[in-house]
Amino acid sequence: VNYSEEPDRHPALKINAKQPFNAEPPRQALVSSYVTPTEFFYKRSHGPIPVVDDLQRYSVSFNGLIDKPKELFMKDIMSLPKYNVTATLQCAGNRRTAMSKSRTVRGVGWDVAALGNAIWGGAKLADVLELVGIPKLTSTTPSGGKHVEFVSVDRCKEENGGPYKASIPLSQATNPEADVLLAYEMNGETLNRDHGYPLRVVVPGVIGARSVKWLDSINIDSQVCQGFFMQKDYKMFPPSVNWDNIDWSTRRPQMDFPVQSAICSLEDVNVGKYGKFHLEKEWSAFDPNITEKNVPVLSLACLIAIKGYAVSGGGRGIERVDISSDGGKTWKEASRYQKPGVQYVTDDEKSDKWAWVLFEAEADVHSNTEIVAKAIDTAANVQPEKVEDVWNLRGILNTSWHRVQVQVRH
Ligand code: MTE
Ligand code: MO
Repeated sequence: VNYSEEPDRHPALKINAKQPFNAEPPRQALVSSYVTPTEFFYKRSHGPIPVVDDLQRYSVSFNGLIDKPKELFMKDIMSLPKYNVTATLQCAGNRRTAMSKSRTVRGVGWDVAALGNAIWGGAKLADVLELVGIPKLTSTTPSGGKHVEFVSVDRCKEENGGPYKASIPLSQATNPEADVLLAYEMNGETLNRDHGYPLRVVVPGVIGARSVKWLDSINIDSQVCQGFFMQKDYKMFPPSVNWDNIDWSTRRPQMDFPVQSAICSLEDVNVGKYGKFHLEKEWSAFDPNITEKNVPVLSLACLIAIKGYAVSGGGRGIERVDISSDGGKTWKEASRYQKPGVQYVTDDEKSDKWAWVLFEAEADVHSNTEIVAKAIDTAANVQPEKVEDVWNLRGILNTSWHRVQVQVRH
């Protein structure tokens, strides 16, 4: 396996695995903008980054249950109407490291930044499929339980040296409202090699694993993709299943992402040194003779800025984010700050359908404590309290309440 042609990456990325390359940005960087800069967008690969150098000859072939096999070139795909879809892509393994601390799991470790929010530009898959003779989804054209399989150019060991692949239902692929894209742009620029140049699939609302990069071919099939990542990975097992009793066939491939949130302005453990936090306003007014030097520990108040992200799958927006500064006993609602300057008129416009919301709150901390975030989506789904309740041997979908420790030192 040849890793000599890897692209350059931003030095601030935290590398979780070198070959294949897996990296995420520092927490703070992640929530400093609503649209994640491409260089800070997490990178998840299963093999060397492929080199596609002749765009004239690059094409996507269409096979399987279609009248006759077809081939589309970049110019054909770019001649279709271009859509810009703001969508958060999240790896199912986001927050795996924390799950592993509860009980060991298998897989690349990730902190809380294995996700990003980008503006993806490209053709709608529904338009592309129409071009090769597959009609759009309407109430009169049922898509009959078929599947659309995406096959990549890359090679990975899980597929015994074969390409990465995944599938989605034909009903989703042919539904223009599902916003599934064949994207050739990311954040207004040509897609870069790490993120799938020249063409990738973006399946909004679904775990990142189904958004196949470096697209090579599309197959219409009567069954779900039989590839490794659909059949022997990215399935959610109960905590009782281990590597000795696992039966992969008992579970469905994970598609939609559940509701998720994390605090990004703080690390797992934060030690607040006296003087680094503000004094509580009322308190300093109460006795102006007490200076920062002689304040008793218990009178210290630390106003801590809490910032983070919340996102749900399936096009469900975020209803609210609750913050606790006492380990989950009491809660207050955080406010959103995702699009400064934008005035939302109706509830529907509160967020981009497929995108995260960034939230902020302040916690008034007097002594050692745990700050917790939990999000509620528009279907009123709530994050589970304990990681143990969602623990699974592959360490996917850790959406448990996100907790960070704050220690106040004099
Ligand atoms: N597509 C190909 N061809 N090869 C891959 O290894 N990884 C998948 C998905 N698509 C992968 C792929 C996984 S698990 C995730 S989370 C996303 O791509 C990551 O996309 P990104 O690197 O653009 O963030
Ligand atoms: Mo992933």
